[in-house]
Amino acid sequence: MTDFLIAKWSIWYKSLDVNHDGKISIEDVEESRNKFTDLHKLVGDKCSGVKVDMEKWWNTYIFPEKGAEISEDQFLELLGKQYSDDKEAFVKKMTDCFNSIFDVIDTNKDRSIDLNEFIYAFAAFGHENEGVVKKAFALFKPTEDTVPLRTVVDAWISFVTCEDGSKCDIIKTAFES
Ligand SMILES: [Ca+2]
Ligand SMILES: [Ca+2]
Repeated sequence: MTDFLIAKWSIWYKSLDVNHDGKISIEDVEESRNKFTDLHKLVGDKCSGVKVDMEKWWNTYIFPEKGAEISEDQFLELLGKQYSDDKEAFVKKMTDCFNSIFDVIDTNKDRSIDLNEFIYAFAAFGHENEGVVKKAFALFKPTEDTVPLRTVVDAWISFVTCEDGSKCDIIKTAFES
């Protein structure tokens, strides 16, 4: 795998460290799902359903085992191993990973991501500079402040699986802007 891909995984790791304490742990899960449900003003069953779905996502795709803290080195090593062992299976896993988190992020279930959903999702993951997030959203060339869900999901899949540094990477660009 290329340095380009590893650099992107490192950006991904940092983006998941919601409370910015240098490690990914259960605290990041708590903070992200609380922020997300607060911002969307979710209550009752809808709120608890989203919280369950979000925790399940972290446990399935991010933690090596349920709720187990993971350092950046461990995270990069784990992804590197999965990628080297079976690239096809890795792409499949990452496809499932982003399909499932964006099913949650698309709160109104219209299969597109509007500016508010985008801003709330980034805020929930600890990225609260709205100016920067709006600029990132513009990279998707939205129509009436809306981008098809597929476009956003595909950009994330490419971000974590594409090792070709000659290709423009929207998510990488967004995090570096
Ligand atoms: Ca953290
Ligand atoms: Ca939506």
